[in-house]
Amino acid sequence: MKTGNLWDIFCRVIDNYGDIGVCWRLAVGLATRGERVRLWVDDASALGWIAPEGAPGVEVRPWTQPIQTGDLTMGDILVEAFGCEIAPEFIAVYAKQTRARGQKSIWINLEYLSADGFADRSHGLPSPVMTGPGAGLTKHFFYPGFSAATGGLLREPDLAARQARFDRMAWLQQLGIEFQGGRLVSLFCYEPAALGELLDQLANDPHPTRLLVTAGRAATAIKACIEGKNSSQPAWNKHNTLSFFFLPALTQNDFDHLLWACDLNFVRGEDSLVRALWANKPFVWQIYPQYDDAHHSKLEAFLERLNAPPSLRAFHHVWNDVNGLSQADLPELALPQWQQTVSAARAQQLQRDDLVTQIMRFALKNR
Ligand code: TRH
Repeated sequence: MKTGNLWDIFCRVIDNYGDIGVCWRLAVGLATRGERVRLWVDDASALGWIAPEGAPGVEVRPWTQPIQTGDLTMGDILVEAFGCEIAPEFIAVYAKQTRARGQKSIWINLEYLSADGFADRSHGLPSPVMTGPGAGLTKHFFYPGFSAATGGLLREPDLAARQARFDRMAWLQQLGIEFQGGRLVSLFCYEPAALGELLDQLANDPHPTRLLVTAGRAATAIKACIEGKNSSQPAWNKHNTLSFFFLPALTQNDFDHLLWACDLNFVRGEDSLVRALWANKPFVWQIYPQYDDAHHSKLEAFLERLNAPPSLRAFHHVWNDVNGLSQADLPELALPQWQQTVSAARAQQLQRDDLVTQIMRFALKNR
């Protein structure tokens, strides 16, 4: 297959930022390797702060209803992110044009990241399309993941170099974050029931903590929590051992900087989990909750892959409200031990090919 292929990536934003965050990283990753990308998205608003300057080689197109195919020349590879169901009118034109060019279609179904065994078993499987405008074509499942049997994790080739150049104090200063030593902790979460317990723990710790709170749901949750505490137990943080900084919405690059700057990171969803691993700092993950608690087994699978010690597992169980554990059971932070765990897991993952390398190879193989 020639290089400089044109990829059409389809993304539907359900809620939060994970879907568009991952699709953007994939698009940029492909473009930096010489591919061309059209990213079709139904709501591009988050890109306004995730990547305000865009990226060379990536064209963001609105996913309208119906989609404007007009005199569009179809690309070489279709990516359907997270089962978003590519517009049928687009598939019809793609099927027609690839046939006319005597080309084989490449239609990749990019799935959510999971450490579960089903990702190993399902990665790469074909799924013949039986009905609709794509009948006769074959989709292939592509599972990101942590094992050698999966499609790997998103990781830019220049990540290590960027990390080595990072100047923590200059970055904090640039964001106007006052910092006189002590512990820096970032918070990117949904609404964990144990949030109040965490604040108590940090406020009662002899070491001062500065909590850097991300914009959106985490900030709303923290503000409500502080307000509640101030009225029910006014002395809860009387020495101001715990202080807060409310961050603006950061670019994806600055989100990395945040994780690199902190001594402990609370992350959520899937993309920030991977970034936390690359940051090589202790982290606590809030998994995206599913209505039937299916996320609990996914969390266990991840903790297993991480080879997490009992203290880290216990903290995750309370933070994710697993098995109805009481918030009062929030264990103590054990940062030196968690650091060893993260460093070992990161070193292991660095041995594997990154997701963009793998998806390009995958496309070539299925040509
Ligand atoms: O926002 P999320 O909770 O995304 C979720 C999950 O991915 C979930 O699985 C999915 O089903 C749901 O969305 C629809 O967390 P995640 O995955 O970490 O994505 C956040 C993205 O936002 C990530 O790319 C980092 C980026 N980000 C910034 O660029 N700047 C910021 O200031 C913040 C807080 C995040």
